Amino acid sequence: MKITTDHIQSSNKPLEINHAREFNFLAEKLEKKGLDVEALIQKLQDLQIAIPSWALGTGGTRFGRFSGGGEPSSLIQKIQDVGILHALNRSSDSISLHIPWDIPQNYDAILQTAAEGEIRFDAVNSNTFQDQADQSLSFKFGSLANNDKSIRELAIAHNKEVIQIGEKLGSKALTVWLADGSSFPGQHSFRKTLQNTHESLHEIYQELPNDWKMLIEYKPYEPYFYSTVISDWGTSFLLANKLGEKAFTLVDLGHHLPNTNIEQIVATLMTESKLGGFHFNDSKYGDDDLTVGSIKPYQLFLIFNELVAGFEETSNPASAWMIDASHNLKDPMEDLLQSVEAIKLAYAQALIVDRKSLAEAQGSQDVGQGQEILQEAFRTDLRPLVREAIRQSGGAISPIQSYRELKVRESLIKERGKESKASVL
Ligand code: PSV
Ligand code: MN
Repeated sequence: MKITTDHIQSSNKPLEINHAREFNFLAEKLEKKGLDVEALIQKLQDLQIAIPSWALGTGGTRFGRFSGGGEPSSLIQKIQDVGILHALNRSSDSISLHIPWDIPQNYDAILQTAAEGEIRFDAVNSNTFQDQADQSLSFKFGSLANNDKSIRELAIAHNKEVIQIGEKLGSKALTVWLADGSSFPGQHSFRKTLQNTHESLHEIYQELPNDWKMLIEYKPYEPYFYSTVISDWGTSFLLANKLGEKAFTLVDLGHHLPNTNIEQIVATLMTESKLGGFHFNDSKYGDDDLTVGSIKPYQLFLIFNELVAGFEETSNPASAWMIDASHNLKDPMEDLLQSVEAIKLAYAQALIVDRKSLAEAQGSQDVGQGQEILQEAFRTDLRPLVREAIRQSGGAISPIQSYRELKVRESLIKERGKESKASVL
């Protein structure tokens, strides 16, 4: 299925009058506050969020998986699905591949499909948290951190291969999420595994093209339950600093213990210009991979508040934005549309924060006023602004409504079959 301009126009038609009324009302309000609405729209249009190749099918838990049908069973189909999302919201212009879950076979066909959907290739992700079918040595007790040199070499070679694949696709970053850790005290030496990890990453870093970044993700627990080698932002930051200027920390929102102040981590990393990327999702208990903004929208806003301020006031380079969620109840495509909308909304709220007054309130220790300023932005309903930004980019006023009206899932089931399952999930 391909979404055409006609599809978008016809599904926008019944919404146009009401949307215009809501947008004009909001635009007047924002302008009265001295905000430049056109500039806000431009910024919102510029924010593009990558879709991971593994989020297009129904996810599962360790207890089961309930597939919804019409899932993309090949990389080409996954790229086509991202093309559908991008046609609807004009905000997801790239796909992030996990290797070897999605090893490109026919590069010409893949690049052509991507070009047809106006899709680029975002960061490529290596995977040393599983053994592949024909693998000579096992990663069961670790990969880049393993005490066995030959196992480390295998993991290093895999990461180098991922870079080579990414180069053929036009990717500009390698994301390393290292699952290595231990499940029991005494299982391994903390110092040794950290040193091994640094040495392994250093070897991979040597292979990184000059215009690439290495994004180092951290996570406190899971799949191991006692310790993880790169467990927190501090360890990731330490490694990124040691490796060099092309290495950065990547923040995945679900990779924090409950109630961690993620916005403060963001601010700290940006102060040191070491924030390289984001994996968006939401969580109640752990790495729940829920729809962005579905549980803690105020936290999401506070994070964006730091991001906006950080990009204005520090020399932190542009970051890679990606959704890293899993959907076992909702249609994955609808879930992704909801996540992108939540991200844009939080960004819009952060953009309208009165930063001058906030700095004044902070300078005069006016605690109450600081809170007022942030909550004024958070409580302003900016949905019409986000919708207008998407509409002006040629997208749907309500991407989800259009997705449903255009019967996208039904068409995909017709094309691919009820039993079609996303590869590797
Ligand atoms: C690990 O939980 C993670 O967040 C990493 O980014 C992986 O690449 C991704 O999820 C998929 O397992
Ligand atoms: Mn992640």
